[in-house]
Amino acid sequence: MSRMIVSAMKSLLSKHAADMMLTDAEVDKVEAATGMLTLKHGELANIGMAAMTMAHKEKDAETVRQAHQGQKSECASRTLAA
Ligand SMILES: [Cu+2]
Repeated sequence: MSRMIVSAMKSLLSKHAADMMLTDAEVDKVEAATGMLTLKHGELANIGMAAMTMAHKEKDAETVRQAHQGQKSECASRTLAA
């Protein structure tokens, strides 16, 4: 299970303390050589991100090795307190 963390510094949407949101995601593409995972994820309203397919650099090599196309995952976004 991979979890992508999308952070937005000093989010315009939230002037409160840090908050976190989870949405369902699915692995669309795995690039083992570069550690890039492409995920289709649902809406992340707390950072104003619509549902989309996006690539991100996965830090954990084991997660990349185990990831495969079509795998169910989840995507977390958090806003950081100013
Ligand atoms: Cu996105």
